[in-house]
Amino acid sequence: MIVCRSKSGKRLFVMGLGLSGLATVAALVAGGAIVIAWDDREERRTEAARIGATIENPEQADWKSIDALVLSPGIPHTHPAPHPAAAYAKAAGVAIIGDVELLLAECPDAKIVAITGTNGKSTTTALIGHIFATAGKRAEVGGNLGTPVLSFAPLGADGTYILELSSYQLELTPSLAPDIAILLNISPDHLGRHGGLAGYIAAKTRIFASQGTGDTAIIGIDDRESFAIAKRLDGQAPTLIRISGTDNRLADLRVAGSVLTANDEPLLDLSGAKTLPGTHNQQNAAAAFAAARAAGIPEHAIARAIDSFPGLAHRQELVAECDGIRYVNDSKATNADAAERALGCYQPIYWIAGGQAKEGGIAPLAPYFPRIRHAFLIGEAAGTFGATLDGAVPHTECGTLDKAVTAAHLMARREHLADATLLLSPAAASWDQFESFEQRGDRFRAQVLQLTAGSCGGEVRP
Ligand code: UMA
Repeated sequence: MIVCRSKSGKRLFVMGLGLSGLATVAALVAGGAIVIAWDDREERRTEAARIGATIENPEQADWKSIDALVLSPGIPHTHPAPHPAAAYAKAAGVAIIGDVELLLAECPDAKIVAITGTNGKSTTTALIGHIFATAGKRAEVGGNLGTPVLSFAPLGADGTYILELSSYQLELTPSLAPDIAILLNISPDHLGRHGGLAGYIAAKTRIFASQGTGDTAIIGIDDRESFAIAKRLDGQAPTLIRISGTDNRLADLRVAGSVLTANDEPLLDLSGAKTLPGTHNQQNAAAAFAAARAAGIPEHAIARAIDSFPGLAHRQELVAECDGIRYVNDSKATNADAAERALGCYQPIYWIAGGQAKEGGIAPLAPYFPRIRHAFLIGEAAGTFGATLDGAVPHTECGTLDKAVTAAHLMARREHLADATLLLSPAAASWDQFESFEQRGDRFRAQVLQLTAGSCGGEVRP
């Protein structure tokens, strides 16, 4: 755990006591700060009090006496309207920061690799962490990925923090100046929180704002907004590396076919990286390669680590390969946009979809319908998804995930088609039948392992 020694004797207000908020209270208390905290949920307040915070509603706090407000990243401070704690802090001239800002103050010598982007940042962060671990380099991996940064071990100049940063966190980290910064891509997201696309882009580009000579800026140029940002950064202080998941000749690192290539020199065949399918993952691999190389890791060590990356749970997670059928858990795909990426990677597909539908349903996925051999529909969305598929894709309304997995498994085994994939990529939220997408994916994985254990014997699993 980080101990916030530099805040000894200071008064800090911690608003929002989720994972990162509670880790913040612990790190500040350990460093000798006076911590005032609030969460709308009583059990969170009780937990914060237990670890040493004074509980006070922001409406009643004496804001003039507070040195800084540490805001949970999901709580708004500008758009659509500032949370009362943020409004009081602003009125009293109190700085509003996040937990990453506190980390930077305590461990100023550690190297920082920061990763942002609308999609792929968790995979890229985990992949860079895996490359560092494989190369024997000291590093801590987390941030938006899940591990709160203040629960990291303290690191000095020989260590690296590998941080997935959301647009929310970037806004709350004014001192951020990463040695290596990555922007993977930009598509409209969290627009309500940033007052529109321009605000979202402004938050994302903060990752490069304080970089200087000797630092590295890595930008995916496969979308218009990121391409424009790369153009603006060209010629400025950090070394700029443009990357592409396709054969884009304007990129310094691109993927020709499946081969990661720099200046026509082939570096690495990504077809061996089974856990990184699709052009979006090729771009993630290119970003990770560029970052690891900039951090001084030899190319052959990076290549080996990319090949052995175990992948992230619930994101096109290869659960089993059995009797020529691939079983893929993509439970994180809670909307059509996310499911599109997985559907573009496989053919023929036995597709399990449904849950609580998002606006637009699965109509935008029509170009991928020819890849789908049969759809197995679950949850509230089964009827509407079925209506969209009518006449284009044969489908069965299965009701529950358990029934869908069994039906898809039996059909795939019976038909025995070459290169078949049984894919859970629901294009819908899980909340109608599960607590979370993680629980949905865990259930899928457990059932697949059970089904294939019986029928597949000793066949190799990933
Ligand atoms: N709360 C209030 N009042 C409010 C709003 C919230 O009291 O008006 C309280 C809630 O009751 C809750 C707390 O504030 O107890 C916030 O909990 P949280 O789950 O939002 O925060 P953490 O558990 O600290 O999780 C945060 C990140 N969450 C968000 O940015 C929304 C996690 O990213 C991150 O993994 C974690 O810190 C560790 O660093 C999650 C996320 O959804 C994965 N990120 C967004 C995304 O990826 O799109 C940005």
